[in-house]
Amino acid sequence: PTGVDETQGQYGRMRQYWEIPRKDVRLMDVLATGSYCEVWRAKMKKNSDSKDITKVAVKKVLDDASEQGRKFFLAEMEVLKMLKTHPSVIKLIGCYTLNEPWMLMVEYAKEGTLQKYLQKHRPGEQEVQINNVNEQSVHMKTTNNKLDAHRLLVLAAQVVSGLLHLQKFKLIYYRLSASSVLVSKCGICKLSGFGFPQDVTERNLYEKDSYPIRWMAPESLKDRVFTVKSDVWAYGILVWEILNFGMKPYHDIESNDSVQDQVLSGYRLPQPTHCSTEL
Ligand code: ACK
Repeated sequence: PTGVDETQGQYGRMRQYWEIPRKDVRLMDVLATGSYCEVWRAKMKKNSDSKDITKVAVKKVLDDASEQGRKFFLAEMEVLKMLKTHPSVIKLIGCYTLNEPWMLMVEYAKEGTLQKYLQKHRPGEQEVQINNVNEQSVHMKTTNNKLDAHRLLVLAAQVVSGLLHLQKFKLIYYRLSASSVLVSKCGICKLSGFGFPQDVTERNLYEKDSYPIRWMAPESLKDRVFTVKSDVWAYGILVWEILNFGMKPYHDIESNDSVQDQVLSGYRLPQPTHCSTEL
């Protein structure tokens, strides 16, 4: 139970009860398929008696999802229920767990992942020059919806405010990157993807070889230990992704194994040419 949230109509007023009638949700098309669930774009009645419809994203458990996958789905649902509403964290609208397949309804982030958003709004090369963090001396003025220096810093700040919110709940994000952040229609960053139990050993067993190597701090690479501090490291990598308009970190190093070796021997991401030393 997360108390009262007056912003969500019928479903908002009794947040102890998150279940939404299945008939109120219409799945439209698949946005993505993961190992244990699909993400759908969907339409949902704002409440059972009204004709008002809202767009949502639905995470639906696959029929053949493993026990572990189901556990992760429930873990994400519990985390989202617990987190109070925050503008930089994806909002839970409701869930359907009375019958299978289980579903989780969250706010729809029209722009998709931050990585995709950054790539889409990348300005032309001659327009990019972030010389200084002071607003007067930022040299990156763009037109046509392209991202300018001020906007990039705002995106970075929005992610931080989401992370500070998570910290209040003692949550480690663990998988922070530009592709785990979503962007709303109004261009606001929303942290999403909380489908990992906080128990690191269990998570690691499941993850096997799919560690987020390029976002991992040296101590995590060495001992597979994740803390709030390693989240801060990942945040640094994410800021690099923002400043480089969604470029892959260490893009010139082909394999993750080599990235791991190089970071452990002291190699660090280079300062973007258009970015001031201060920043
Ligand atoms: O960049 P995308 O189209 O937007 O591809 C990813 C994909 O699913 C895997 O995360 C999309 N996605 C996930 N959650 C949402 C959401 N709440 N709103 C909109 N798109 C979403 C995401």
